[in-house]
Amino acid sequence: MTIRVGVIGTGVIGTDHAAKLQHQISGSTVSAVTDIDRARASQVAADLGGARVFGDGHELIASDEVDAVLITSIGETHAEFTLASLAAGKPVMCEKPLAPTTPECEQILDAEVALGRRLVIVGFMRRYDAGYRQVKASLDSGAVGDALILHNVHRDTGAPESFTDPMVLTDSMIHEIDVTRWLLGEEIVSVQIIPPKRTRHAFAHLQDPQFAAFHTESGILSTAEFLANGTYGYDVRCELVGSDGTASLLNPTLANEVTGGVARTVVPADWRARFSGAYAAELQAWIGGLERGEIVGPSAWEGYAATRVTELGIEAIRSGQRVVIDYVDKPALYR
Ligand code: NAD
Ligand code: ISE
Repeated sequence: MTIRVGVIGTGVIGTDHAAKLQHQISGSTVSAVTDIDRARASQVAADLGGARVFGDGHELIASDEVDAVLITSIGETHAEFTLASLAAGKPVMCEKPLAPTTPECEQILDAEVALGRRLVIVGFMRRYDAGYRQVKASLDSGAVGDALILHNVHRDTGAPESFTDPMVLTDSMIHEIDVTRWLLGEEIVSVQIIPPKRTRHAFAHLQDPQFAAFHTESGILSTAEFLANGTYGYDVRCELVGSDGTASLLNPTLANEVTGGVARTVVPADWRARFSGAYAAELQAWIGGLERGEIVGPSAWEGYAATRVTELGIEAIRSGQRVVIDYVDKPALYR
């Protein structure tokens, strides 16, 4: 059985995911695409070898030619298309964030609970990265003892001028928030934002770098340093400090160059190169699950919980205070 996927939003990651679904993932084909930039959607459809181009996301979701929906449009559109997919009874993978605000996420939780079965997964792909999985395995096996501190670093090579302080949380640090929750297996209960000195490459309107401190239920401290205009190469790090040892990501190298008596390590240029394997693994897990009639991937609850932390993180930027985080009750569907 081949799962026919419809892709809403053919920007950078939509194009990347669509190519993987069409050429690399076993069991899927891309049958439909749409984007408010119709020319871009048509180009992607042609590159894929003839996917159908729809006028908007709702027409695509309703189509008989679409078995499952992939939402890779901008964050503000995610709730609308996720809710429409649930109303149509179709499985949907929504890129992060599930939605930028918790009222929207709660609407999605309510709709899925009313349906009585899970259909939504969220694109938290770091859970599929081999390095992060190894760090988690070190913790789960007991090798490093009790988790005490998680240090996270996330340096982008450049952001568009439209990037804002709230987006540092909703678009970028949301990965560290999800890693913290997933790796440690605990909810985050507080957030504090401690802005460092700005880089000379920062936009006038953006606090760059930004720094956050999260505490989990049992008191583990998770820190996140984020740099939007890093300029020197994509750099993601994670070190778990335990009572009996540490476990860290090794920054994957693309090549090791030796010239003139000097060895140079070539690092990934951006997230596409760094997490290519993780994107493929998350898409394969999703499609493989659908083939078996299962929904495999981070749930709408995981999407809600991460957005709750980003929302109160934005409040913490404004107040400069440590903000305590509360959540709605977790529905039985997600326990
Ligand atoms: P992008 O700007 O390159 O692409 C977004 C696309 O959505 C654009 O082509 C835009 O025209 C389209 N769009 C906007 N409104 C639409 C609508 N109503 N209907 C259909 N299309 C619409 O952005 P991107 O970098 O590809 O990011 C897209 C989403 O994926 C964001 O939510 C982002 O946070 C997420 N993302 C996730 C990762 C990851 O590592 N998991 C990486 C990059 C982006
Ligand atoms: C982007 O949207 C992503 O999700 C990338 O993984 C992240 O590194 C980047 O900061 C975001 O803007």
